Amino acid sequence: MSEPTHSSLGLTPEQIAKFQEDGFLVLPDELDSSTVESLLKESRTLLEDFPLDSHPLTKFSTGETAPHVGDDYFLTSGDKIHFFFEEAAFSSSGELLKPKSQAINKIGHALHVLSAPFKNITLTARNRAIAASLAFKDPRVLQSMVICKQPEIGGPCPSHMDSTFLYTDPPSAVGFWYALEDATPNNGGLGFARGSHRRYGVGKRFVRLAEGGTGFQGKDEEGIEGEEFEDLTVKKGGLVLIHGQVLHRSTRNTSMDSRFIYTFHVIEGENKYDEKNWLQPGKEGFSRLNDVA
Ligand SMILES: O=C(O)CCC(=O)C(=O)O
Repeated sequence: MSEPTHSSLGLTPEQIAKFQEDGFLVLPDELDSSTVESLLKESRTLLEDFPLDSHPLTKFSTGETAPHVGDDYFLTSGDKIHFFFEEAAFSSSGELLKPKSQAINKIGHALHVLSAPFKNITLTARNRAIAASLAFKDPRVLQSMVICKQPEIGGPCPSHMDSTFLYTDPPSAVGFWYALEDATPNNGGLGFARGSHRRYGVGKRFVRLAEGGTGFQGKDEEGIEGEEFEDLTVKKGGLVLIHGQVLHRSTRNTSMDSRFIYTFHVIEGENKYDEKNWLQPGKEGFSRLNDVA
C-alpha cells in the first residue's frame, strides 16, 4: 500500500479558508493510482464474495419513494461490512434483475475497521493532520462506506446535510469522500449548495424510532428547498472534504459507467454524541484518529 501522494501535513491556511467559505474542499490526487486500484479490487472482491442466500435483500432507500432503510440488517451494520441493494435492481415482483455485484448501492459501515485496504487509507497521519487543521481535538471515525452508483440503476442521494444523520452537540461531522473512479455529472457525481453550511442550522434529524426502525424528526429550516446545486467533476484519487452542515446531493446514474467512491465521517469526540442517532458506538467505541502513529 503506497502512501498518499501529498505530504502527511494538514491543510494550508488557504485551503482551510476555502473549506470554511464554501463548506467543501476538493483535494485532487490525494490517492495514487495503485492505491485506488487496490481499493477497487477490495470493493469488487467484497461484492463477489458476500453470500446471497443468507442476505435479507435490504435495499438502500433514502425515504423518497419508500421508507428510509431501517431494518435490523441496517441498524446492526455499524461494526460490520453489510451490503445494501439498489432499489432499481429488482423487478416489481421482487426478482433481482442484475448479478449481485452490479446490484449493490453501498457497502458499509465498518470498512475502516474490518478491511485492511480501507483502514490503511483512513486511519492515517495525513487524515489526523487534516482533522487537526479543521480544529478537531479528538477526531473519531464513526462510519465508512463504498457507494457504487451502479451503471444504469445507481440511485440518487437527495439533498442533505451530514449532521442530520450524525448529530453531535454542537454539530461537528465532516465527511472525507474519495473518488475511486471519475465522478462526473454524467454518472451521478456530487453536487453542492456552496456556502449553505453558513445559512442553515440542523433542523431535521435522522433517528432510531422508539417503535423500531428509523425516521426523520424535526424540520429543515426555511429556504433549504430552494437551494441550487453546482455539480462537480472529481477525478479518481481526489478527496472532497464535506462540512457537516453543507447541503449536498448526488444524482441518479443512468450512464453505462459505475461511480465507485469511498467515504468516511469524523465527529468531535469531545462533543456529546446523540443517543437518538441511528448509528450507535459498539463496545470498542469509534476509531480515534489521534491513536494513529
Ligand atoms: O456519494 C454520494 O453519492 C453521496 C455521498 C454523501 O452524500 C455522503 O456521504 O454524505
